[in-house]
Amino acid sequence: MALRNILIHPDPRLKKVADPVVSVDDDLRRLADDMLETMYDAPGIGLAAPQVAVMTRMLVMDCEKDEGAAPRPMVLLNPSVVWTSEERSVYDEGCLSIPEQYAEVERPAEVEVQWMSLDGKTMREKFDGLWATCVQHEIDHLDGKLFIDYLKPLKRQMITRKMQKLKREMARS
Ligand code: K1U
Ligand code: ZN
Repeated sequence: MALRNILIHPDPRLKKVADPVVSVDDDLRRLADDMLETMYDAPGIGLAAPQVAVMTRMLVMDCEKDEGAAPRPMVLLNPSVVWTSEERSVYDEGCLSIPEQYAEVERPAEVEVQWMSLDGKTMREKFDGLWATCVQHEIDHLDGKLFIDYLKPLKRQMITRKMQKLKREMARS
């Protein structure tokens, strides 16, 4: 397993629609392991393949953050939202590609998602709470969408400028 480099916004790869997974091979299984290791190391509760510069429809997540609870690492291939609740919830979202910036985003409170597992099975599950927020945030990454795209243009521009400055500083050191 290896840590992968996480792309920082703005980056054109974070704005692209990722390609569907057509088959599961050793490279894809290695990518899933690396993404989980990278997510736990960050630390984060989710990560989508485009964030590590791989334009494939794969995401990993583990929102089980209760002290003492067993980890629940999940790997979702070609995920799609098949149902959303009328009820909506607001969460102060962050993003590993937009470090140290948080903003409230409103999304459906519950979603049902279908995906393919690493062993090729079709899976379907309802998510609520932080799991629902996270899976929608990660599926957005697969469609080239960031949480800041839900914000007013001025706030989005302010965050983007901060990230441009951060990237210039990172390039110098
Ligand atoms: O996709 C990403 O960039 C990961 C992101 C996922 C996410 C966070 C909050 C709402 C929706 C989606 C993160 O994991 S940011 C880091 C974070 O939220 C966190 C880190 C450590 C402990 C708990 C949360
Ligand atoms: Zn993100």
